[in-house]
Amino acid sequence: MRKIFIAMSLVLFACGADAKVDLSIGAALPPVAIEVTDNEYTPREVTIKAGQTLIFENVGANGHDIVLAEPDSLSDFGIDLESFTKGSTYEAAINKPGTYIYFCSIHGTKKGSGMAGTIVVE
Ligand SMILES: [Cu+2]
Repeated sequence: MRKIFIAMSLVLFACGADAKVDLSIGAALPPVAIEVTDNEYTPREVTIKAGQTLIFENVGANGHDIVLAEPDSLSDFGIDLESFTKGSTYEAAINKPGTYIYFCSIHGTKKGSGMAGTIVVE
């Protein structure tokens, strides 16, 4: 039996709870692309600046969606199956620093297994 160990790097950053986030820094950076295939998001984890744009492109043959594991953490993120058809893109910027797990409701779980990904917003 073969075991695969995945090393995860821990990104530490300082962020005061009341610190005002300067969105202009992230907004000036180029968008980060996430490729959506059958059945994964690549790269599985991205680190972006607050205000920076993410572009998800569905290049798979099947339908997928993008659902936050904790939907209350962001008010306006994600796209449903009907809207995210093959060949379509979904763009979003996240203005609130934090770590967000998202998943496909068909091929992944809200615990981050299967078709799932992590967005770290600094
Ligand atoms: Cu899927």
